[in-house]
Amino acid sequence: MSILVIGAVGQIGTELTAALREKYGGNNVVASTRKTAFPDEILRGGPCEYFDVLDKEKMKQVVKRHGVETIYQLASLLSATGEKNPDLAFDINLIGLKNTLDIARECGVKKVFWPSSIAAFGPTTPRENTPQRTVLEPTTMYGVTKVAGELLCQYYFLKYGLDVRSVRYPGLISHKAEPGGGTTDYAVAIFYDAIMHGKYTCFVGPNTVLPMMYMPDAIRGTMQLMDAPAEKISVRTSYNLAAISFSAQELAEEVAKLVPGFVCHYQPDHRQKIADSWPKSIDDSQARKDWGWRHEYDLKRMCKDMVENLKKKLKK
Ligand code: AKB
Repeated sequence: MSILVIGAVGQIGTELTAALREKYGGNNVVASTRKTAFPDEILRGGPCEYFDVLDKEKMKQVVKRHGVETIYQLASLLSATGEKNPDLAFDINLIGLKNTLDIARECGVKKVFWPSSIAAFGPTTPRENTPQRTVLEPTTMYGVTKVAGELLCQYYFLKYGLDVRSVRYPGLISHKAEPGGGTTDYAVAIFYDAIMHGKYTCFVGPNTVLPMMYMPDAIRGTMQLMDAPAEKISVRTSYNLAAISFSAQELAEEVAKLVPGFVCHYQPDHRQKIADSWPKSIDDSQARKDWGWRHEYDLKRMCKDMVENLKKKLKK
């Protein structure tokens, strides 16, 4: 069995690659990235490849050479970076996905995972307890690629029988790889600045509430979805996936309990508008019913774990 993780150096990829190698053995999990250097841990842990998701031929060679049966296609530009470069976001997020799905079909790959996001929703979506099936009218290019990508995943399943699975991740919080260019990045940056400087200037207002999830839950949920029997998967676009929702101020208050003297200031910038277009909380009952999803970390437990681990990492 061979697994390919595309985007293995990103926020999700770094931890997912490690978890998959732990479960299936290092040599069975190929890590790939476009140009960022692999961290030592990934480089030493198993096979590594460099290719761009827009280079279909190179990707195909890698899939064939390693006899890949499962692909996790995580290469993506996030919401804020996507607004700076919408053309590149379209290409990487959508053409990259289409290339992956085509290669999967052509090379007999059995399963594909692709991440969608709460960014698939928009200002016209109900914001509280957002249903699985609802209005999808996002106003960012990132969101546009997520909606189109979800439909593409479903299309390849219906038309070609390709077993593509997906979740709509909320904002992800981790002490390992940092996020790059997302609207929910403040929920990670606050921990670094609290520990290093005792203060943080948050780029969304104190009352901004968004759905979030601690990375160990996200990794466990992703692997659980991919392990579920195909007949349990009733959603072939992308599953709503939720854990915790909190305001920026609630997060700051929790951090202050763990980092005495910490103060948070608020200076909303262009990302506020993106945050305001997304739901506050998500109804993920379909994922819970179909394949047994449940989160383990609440706000308090997540903050404690983040602060403990970051203090070690930052030697504080
Ligand atoms: C972002 O903020 O762009 C991402 C996401 C919610 O998909 N973290």
